[in-house]
Amino acid sequence: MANNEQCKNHDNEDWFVETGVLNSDQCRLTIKIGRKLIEKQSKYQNILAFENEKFGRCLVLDDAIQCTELDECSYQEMISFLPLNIHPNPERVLIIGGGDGGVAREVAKHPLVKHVVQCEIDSEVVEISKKYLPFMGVGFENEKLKLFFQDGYEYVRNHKNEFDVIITDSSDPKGPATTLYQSEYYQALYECLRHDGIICCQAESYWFDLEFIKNLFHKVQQIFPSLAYASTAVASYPSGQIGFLIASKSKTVDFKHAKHQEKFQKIAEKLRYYSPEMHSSAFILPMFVQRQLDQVLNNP
Ligand code: SPM
Repeated sequence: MANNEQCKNHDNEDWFVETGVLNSDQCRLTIKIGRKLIEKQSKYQNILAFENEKFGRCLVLDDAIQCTELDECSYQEMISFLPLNIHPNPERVLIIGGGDGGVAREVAKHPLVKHVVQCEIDSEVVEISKKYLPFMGVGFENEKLKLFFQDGYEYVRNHKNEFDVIITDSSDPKGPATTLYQSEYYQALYECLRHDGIICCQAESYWFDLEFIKNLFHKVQQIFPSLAYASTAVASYPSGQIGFLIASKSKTVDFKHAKHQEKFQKIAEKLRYYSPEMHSSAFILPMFVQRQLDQVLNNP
């Protein structure tokens, strides 16, 4: 055993074992470490990058897989284009977290986006991504982007009425990301948004974390008049599924139908996962999930 999340099998091969999730008694994911690229402890977290034959290059923060070359598109494209194609005119976008660069890469592609500000707490994740994960690190090269190394909550608290869309691309609610799941943070997001602004936040898996998601819905509906959960499939996450909490300042928002289709068509061939059809289908949830979320929404 090298440490908690790395172990050897009977053939003496190194394997990564995910333990850094919310319900680590149930959730497990194992990926063979073909070649370790780097492992280091930053001021905020443990950062590991390695290669696997099937998944390609992988990024792990504090024992939890963040992204792999194989399937990162399903997360980065959906967390970006769902809110950007719900908002009527998403010119100014704020990304909180997202240190690998994948969300910045996607957001900057959108034809209506003019300015992107990103606030990431850990500069070492950015440096590692640029060096070892250039398919995502390339996101930091876009001239629409201004990058700050700062605590996301602090940034949001100090900026009022500035953004059309705010994306919170955080790791799980442990360690440096904990504050990004608290009521005070959602209140600050509300105030940081312009008229009709929209937030889209990493919101865990309905298979393992439904109580957590219900609790999040309960908090956010005290602040935003409209909210929904959208789902995507990520093969390298322990349940293979993750979702996003999307909330709008507008009372009459149509979450399910993608706007801007004509302009968006120009970038469609650069995408691997998102389409207007995937957009609509993300809001169709299994009955047991929909019932439970409706129950929260109907009892504010
Ligand atoms: N830019 C991609 C970063 C990914 N951020 C989300 C990572 C979530 C990892 N854990 C998923 C397990 C669900 N409990």
